[in-house]
Parts: sequence; structure tokens; C-alpha cells
Amino acid sequence: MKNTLTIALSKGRIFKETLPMLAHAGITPVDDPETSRKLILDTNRDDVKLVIIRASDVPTYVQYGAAEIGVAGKDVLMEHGGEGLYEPVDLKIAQCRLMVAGIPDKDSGNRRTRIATKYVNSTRRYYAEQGKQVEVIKLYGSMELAPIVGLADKIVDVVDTGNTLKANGLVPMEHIADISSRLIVNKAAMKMQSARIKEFIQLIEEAVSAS
Ligand code: PRT
Ligand code: MG
Repeated sequence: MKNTLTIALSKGRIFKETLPMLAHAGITPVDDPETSRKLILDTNRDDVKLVIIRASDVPTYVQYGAAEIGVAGKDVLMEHGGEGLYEPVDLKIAQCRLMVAGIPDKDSGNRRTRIATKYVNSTRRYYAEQGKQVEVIKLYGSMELAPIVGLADKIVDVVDTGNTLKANGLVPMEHIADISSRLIVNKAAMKMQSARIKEFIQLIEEAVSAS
């Protein structure tokens, strides 16, 4: 029997946009994660399984080899650090921008600027590169609320249309990075299952160029 290849994905936009690329590689899930409660999905191939996890957990599963392959946003990878991972393909899906945003014409005065974000590592790195001293406040979601209620002066978050910022009276202020999702591969698995994973990567690359 062949070893199982496990692919880690998150629900929502990444799953939806990865599906056609997996199809091009001959992989179709048997269940739909949006309606199924299963966390491990069988596919049409008995040697390929999908695990459905939180977007920010995907690099961790792949780093430790619990999944050989995964799909993760560059925002999540920047935050994780990329240890133990190869990042062979830019899938060009789930595109957005990592940005600083805030309430226009508002100043933190003499106090050190407070930034609320779930991207604490990327935020610290960004401001350190700018030579600016800021206080970073870790949040797990709804960052847009923080400046409105005075928890923080600014936020660092991913922005797509900008509608969420606008709806909350915030404006984009600084562009930190362009974001898209990447195929990631466990470094050890790339050596151990080289032929199989390289073939998979090539099929995914074809799907990216075709789209
Ligand atoms: O939702 P959960 O907490 O489980 O995790 P997650 O939010 O990290 O997962 P998910 O599936 O929402 O996002 C997965 C990946 O999609 C992210 O890591 C990004 O790389 C990418 N992506 C692309 C986005 C967006 N576009 C996006 N717009 N992730 C989040 N958003 C948020 C944005 O922060 C805003 O709050 O969606 C909201 C709407 O955006 P606007 O600008 O179009 O209004
Ligand atoms: Mg989300």
C-alpha cells in the first residue's frame, strides 16, 4: 500500500479556490467541509486525504509533518515564520493586502502608538524596520472595533475590498505586503516522497498557469 498524502486546508475561501486546482491534480473530495462535520475528508483517491483546520493552524500541521502539504495565506506564513516548510507555489488565490488602518486625522498625542492586530510578529517586524516604537495589542478577530472604542490607535489587518474598514469609519494608511495563498510542503516529506510530491507540485503549477 502507498503512504497516504495528507493535505491541510482551511474552510471558506481557501478551500473553494483550491478545489479546482486539486481537481486538475486528479483529487476530488468525497464530502463538502461546509456541510460535513468531519475534520478528515476522504477523496476519490485512497492514498490522498484532506484535513480541514483553522487557517492559522495550517503551517503548524505541515511543519510537524501531520500533513505533508498545505495551503496557507502569506499573511499566516509571515506570522508563523516558515520553519520546516517549503513554499514552492504561489497559487495566486485569496489575494488581499496586509495594511495599517485607522481613524483619519487622529493622533495618539505623546503616548506611544498602540496597534491592535492578530499579526503581532509581522506588526513588530514592520515597525522595527521603520524604526518606530509602538505598543502591539494581540486580538483574535474584529480588529476594526479596536480604534472605535479606543483600545488602539490603529490596526494591522488584511484588506480586500476595503468595505469592512469603510463600514467602521477606518481608512487604509500604510501598505505592508501583498498577500496570496501559497502551497506549502513539509521539508522532510519533500525528500522522502520526492517523486510523488514533485509530480503533485507540477500539476498544481499547471492549474495556476491555466487560471
Ligand atoms: O476565519 P478564521 O478566524 O477561522 O480564520 P481566517 O480569517 O484567517 O480565515 P479565512 O478563511 O477568513 O482567511 C484565509 C486567508 O484568506 C487569510 O489568511 C488571507 O490570506 C486570505 N484573505 C483574502 C482574507 C481576505 N482576503 C479578507 N478580506 N482574509 C480575511 N479577510 C477579511 C478582512 O480582514 C476583513 O475583515 O475579510 C473581511 C472583509 O474584507 P474586505 O476588505 O473585502 O471588506
Ligand atoms: Mg475569517
